[in-house]
This record gives sequence, structure tokens and C-alpha cells, in this order.
Amino acid sequence: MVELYHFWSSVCSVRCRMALEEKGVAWTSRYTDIFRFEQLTPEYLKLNPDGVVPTLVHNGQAICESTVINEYIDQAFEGPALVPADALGAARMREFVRKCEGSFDPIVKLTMVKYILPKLLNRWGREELEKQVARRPMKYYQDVHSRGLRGEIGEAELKLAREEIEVLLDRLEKTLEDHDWIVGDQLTLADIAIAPYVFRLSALGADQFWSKDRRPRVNAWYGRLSARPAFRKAVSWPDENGGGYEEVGLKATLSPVA
Ligand SMILES: N[C@@H](CCC(=O)N[C@@H](CS)C(=O)NCC(=O)O)C(=O)O
Repeated sequence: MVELYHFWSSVCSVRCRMALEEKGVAWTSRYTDIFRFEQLTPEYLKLNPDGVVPTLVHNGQAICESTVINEYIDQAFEGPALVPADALGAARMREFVRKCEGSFDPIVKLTMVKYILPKLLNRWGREELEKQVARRPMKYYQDVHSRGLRGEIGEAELKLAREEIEVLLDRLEKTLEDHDWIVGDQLTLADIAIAPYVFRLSALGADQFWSKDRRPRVNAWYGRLSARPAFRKAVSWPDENGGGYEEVGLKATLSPVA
């Protein structure tokens, strides 16, 4: 049995949903509402001691870390290969995945200020959120949530976050010079690693970053990506009320921008 503990809009959850769909793996959803702190229950912390989503459970074994989960999915199940067969291609893929892991923080900060905190404050109020900060096992999330609540993630930090994202998108533009996908002519885990970031940026209204003029190859790549049923399914997972991005005041575009 394959179970995925995940949350609708979590970028790391999108990554694993997309890999499962690309491989054609049948999986059972264990929806974990991180806006109701379900990632911090004692039961969940036994599976994922960091208190984050996603977690994959296969035949009773829990696997954490979205990019590790995706390598596992590729190896453990039948279906199209998502890791290049040759050593150099696999190394190129992992270089890019590592780069994406290193760019997680700016995506979190941009999202925290524009979407996560307003939604959480509206639902829970400041006092309750301050209590929940201390329950988080990861110092990183304690820091980013508490500074967010104190209004300390300011314009200078967000500007830096946008600049870091631009560096990642420049890397993507360069990588796509000679082929349709990041490592050659087939979609790999490298494309899947960055796909949810690009979708999130579009939800945050930052799709001008890959307009045809600014980054034409990223623009065309996003068009190819958006056409894939696995991607569309992965990003369109509804929230707990059956809603989605528009309901939380964001608009995510699937098609390339002109
Ligand atoms: N490195 C981890 C990061 C997972 C992570 O940070 N997930 C976020 C959602 S994208 C989360 O669970 N946040 C919980 C929180 O904010 O307390 C992975 O790739 O799986």
C-alpha cells in the first residue's frame, strides 16, 4: 500500500504527487492539514519527526524529504524512468534538484507573507499562532513563523528572496538552452523538483519572471509542463473545503504567459 501524507498547496507535496502521477502509481491520500497543525500531532511526528509534509508510507515504512521520496518512487515502482540512466545525466539531475532544495527558503518567505500568515491569522488569531510556533520541531519554522508574526519579514528580506528566485530561474533558462527538459529530452525529477515553485510563483502573481521576453525558454518549458496531466492533477488538489487558490485570494496560471 502506498500512502502520501500531504497538504493541498504545499510545494513539497506537489512534488511527490506529480512524481506518483507521472509513474502511474495508485496511492492513498492521507490529507494532513498543516493550517490546522495536523503535522504536529504525536502520531504524525512518529512518521516525520520534523513535523512537515509530505511523508510517503510504503508497506508500513515511512520515507521523508520530498526529493528523497521522489527518488524512492522512481526506483520502487514500474513506469517511465524519472532519473536518467546514464551517470552524467543522473548527476546533472541531482545538481539541479540540490539547487532547488537550496532555494526553498525564498519561496517559503514570499508565500508566508502574502498567503500563509494572513490566512492563519484570520483563522486562529495571533495568540494561538504564537503558541503553535513553539510546538514546531524545526528551528527554521519556529524562526520563520515567529518573525512573520512579528512583521519582521520585511521588504528588504523579500527583495532578497525574489533575487534568489531570479538566480534559480536564470539557471533554469540556461539549462534549457539545448533541450526541452532540464536534463535532455525527457522529463526527470529535476523538472519535478522546480515545477511546484514555478506554479507557486504564478499564484503569487510573479509570472512576469518568465514572460516570453524575459525568459523565453522557461516560458516554453512551463507551457510543456502545464500540458502534462500529472502536473495539472498535482497542482489542482483541492483544499479541505473543496476550494483552491482563488478561494485564498491567489490566482495560479497553468498556461504560459505571453
Ligand atoms: N525538506 C522538506 C521540507 C518540507 C516542508 O517544509 N514542508 C512544509 C510545506 S511545503 C511544511 O510542512 N510546513 C509546516 C509548517 O509550516 O509548520 C521536504 O522537502 O520534504
